[in-house]
Amino acid sequence: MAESLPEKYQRLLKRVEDGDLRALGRLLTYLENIDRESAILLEHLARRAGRAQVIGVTGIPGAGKSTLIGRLIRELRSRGYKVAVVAIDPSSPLTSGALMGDRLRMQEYATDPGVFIRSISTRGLKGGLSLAGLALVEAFDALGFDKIIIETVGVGQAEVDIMNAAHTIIVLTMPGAGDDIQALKAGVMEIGDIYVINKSDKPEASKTYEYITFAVEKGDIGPGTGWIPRVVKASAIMGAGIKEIADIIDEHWKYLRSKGLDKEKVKARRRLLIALLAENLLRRSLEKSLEERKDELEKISEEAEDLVGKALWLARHACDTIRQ
Ligand SMILES: Nc1nc2c(ncn2[C@@H]2O[C@H](COP(=O)(O)OP(=O)(O)O)[C@@H](O)[C@H]2O)c(=O)[nH]1
Ligand SMILES: [Mg+2]
Repeated sequence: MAESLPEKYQRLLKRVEDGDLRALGRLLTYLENIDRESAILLEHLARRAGRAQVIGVTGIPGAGKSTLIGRLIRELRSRGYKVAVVAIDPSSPLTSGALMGDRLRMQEYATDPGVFIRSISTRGLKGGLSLAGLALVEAFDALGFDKIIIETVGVGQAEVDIMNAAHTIIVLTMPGAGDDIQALKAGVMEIGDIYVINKSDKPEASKTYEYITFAVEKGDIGPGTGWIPRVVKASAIMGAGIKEIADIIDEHWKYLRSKGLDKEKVKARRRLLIALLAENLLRRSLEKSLEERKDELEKISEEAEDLVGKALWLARHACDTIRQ
């Protein structure tokens, strides 16, 4: 039994569909801080989603992810695709530069409704990073973006969760950084569909290229879906290798679709979305109950007796709140 979409969201959605980018920004903010009400908006959007290719770009900080994505946006755009980017920043002061970079790049596309870039960070998200990231993917997909690129360093549970929603994983490495298989064992680095040796304008690039190619041939790294990972030399800064990467992105998408693996991925991402949403709604109800019952809890919390009974009583109250 689907709930109907509250009128304020209907109005907002109409503006988004008319190409109002500020309205789109507002809609995404509702989803990032998801609650009981905006979850209905998410459901509404998710029902229209399931067509986009989600592309995860991962690699250590400084590998050149943002620079490469900037180039890829232009290339994919020239092929007629609408492109959205979700950049996940691990909330460190070091990454504020990257955030600023995103804003600058955004200006380049400020008037192009076919490109939208959104940064989210661990800080200040009521619903948590995984849920926010997955909600953004559903939203961009529903709104007709063909390619959704996720930028993340790919370590930590939330980032791995979000990368697991990607159809195509691009692992970015640079000369000197990937000459040790251990370097590729962090997070999602070992399950790449495409390995890019970025900064190939540097002399040591061939060695890294050979190293990664060898690891792929031996089967040490790769997605394990029957797709043999591709290894590409690129220089994001010079714009070299970008067309080849875009070609492989298209090729991988065709491959996934021919095997029905694109739909499998959407199913898996929805399963995770539902679980995270349930957890989130329950936690919110619990917080509400705690607040409402603050006085009672104050009185009883000194006694350690029947802790479990009291916790269950609170949990039951939270469940009742959710049902309302
Ligand atoms: N030499 C060289 N430098 C690059 C290349 N791509 C990116 N960089 C530089 O590497 C630094 C980190 O790039 P950035 O895209 O922010 O990396 P991210 O942290 O992975 O997003 C910046 O100073 C870029 O200008 C490249 O192909 N060659
Ligand atoms: Mg970056």
